[in-house]
Order: sequence, then C-alpha cells, then structure tokens
Amino acid sequence: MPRIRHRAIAAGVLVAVLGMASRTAAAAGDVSLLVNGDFETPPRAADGLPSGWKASDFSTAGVSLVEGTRPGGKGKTCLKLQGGGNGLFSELTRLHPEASLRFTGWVNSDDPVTPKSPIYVGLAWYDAKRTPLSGGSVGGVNFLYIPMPKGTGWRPFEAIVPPKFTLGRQVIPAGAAFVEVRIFLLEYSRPVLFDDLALTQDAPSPAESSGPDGPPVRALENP
Ligand SMILES: [Ca+2]
Repeated sequence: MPRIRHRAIAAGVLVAVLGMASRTAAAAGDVSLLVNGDFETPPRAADGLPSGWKASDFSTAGVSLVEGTRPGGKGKTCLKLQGGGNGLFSELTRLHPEASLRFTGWVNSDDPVTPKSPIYVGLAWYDAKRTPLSGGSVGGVNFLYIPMPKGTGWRPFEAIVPPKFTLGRQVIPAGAAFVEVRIFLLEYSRPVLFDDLALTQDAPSPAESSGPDGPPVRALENP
C-alpha cells in the first residue's frame, strides 16, 4: 500500500475550494505555470508519460493519454488514469509565495463513492532547494487534498490557496518555492479523465500581503 495513502488521508485539511468553477480556465492575461496541463504535448519517447509529468511511488501502468477533451476545450488529448494505485506527479513548478495560488482543471468520472472521493488530486510543496515541506499551518503532511466536485461526466474544479492570514485554513507553507500537482487513484477501478489543469497566480497585492482580512475565500468544503 503506498505510503502516501496514509499521508493523504491524514491530511484532513481545509481548503478554499469552489466545486463549480466560476473561472473554469485561466482568465485572460493569466498564464498557467503548470507545464502541459492540457496534455497536448506528445508523450515522452523514453517512458510514454506526458511531458512535464513524472512517475511517483504509484504505478503508471494505468496512466495514458487518450483522445478527447473537456466541454469547450480546444485540445484533442486528455489524461486517463485507471486502476487503484495508479498516479502521476507534475514536475516542480516555481511559485510566488506571497500570492494566492489558483489550481483549476477538469475531471471526468462516474460518481465516486462518498463521503470521501477515492480520486486524489492535490498539491505538494517544496522549498528553494527542492526539499519537501510539510503542509502549511494546518496538517503536518506534504499533501493538500483538493476535493473533486461530485457528479458524473466532465466537471470543472477550482481551488484557491492563499499565502497567509487565513486563520485555521490551509495556506501556502512558509518557505515554499515550488509546488507539485499530484493525481492518483486509491481503490477505484473505473477510468478517470483529466484535462486543462492549470496553476495561476496574480501579482501579489498589498491586500494579499498585509491586509487584515486576507484574500477572498469563497467557499469551504471539509474533505
Ligand atoms: Ca487537452
């Protein structure tokens, strides 16, 4: 059983999340920091994995690129995971620790069992030396669980992780310089598709770096 399972499940953290994205993709002017989050780049010849992504301590036997895209998508390819214990991590992506990090994307599955989805999507944090950090002000593990919206078929998700001043909620940990997207399945045999994953950050503003109220948190869901 993967070590990360215990870490992931123990990460009972709160995260600002919108089940249905009001901004289903990076808005005009935003450029995703995540390499090949749309999975349109041909797979690497060496291992067949998507460019910009890497194997993890999960199996990649059930990882593939397949034809298709999310509704309204411009691409032709999306990521497919199938089988518990399969997963993929992104390469480390440099982030600005003083600005809220927005993680958006699309997921396609049948309705996962409740209350907790066996579809694990989350973020992990690393310092400037690419050493793993634990998960911010809440939780001691390096995995911020992003709940996937319930439902079937293609559906968007959006999570916003603020840099600070959100008492009792998950924030970008102090010292974070890189972030990694992690996607994996546990005890879930049916196919799950992902497309148009993006990490975006606005330029830090005075309100985000020093305001008493911090950045907006529009909804909360306890995973
Ligand atoms: Ca795509």
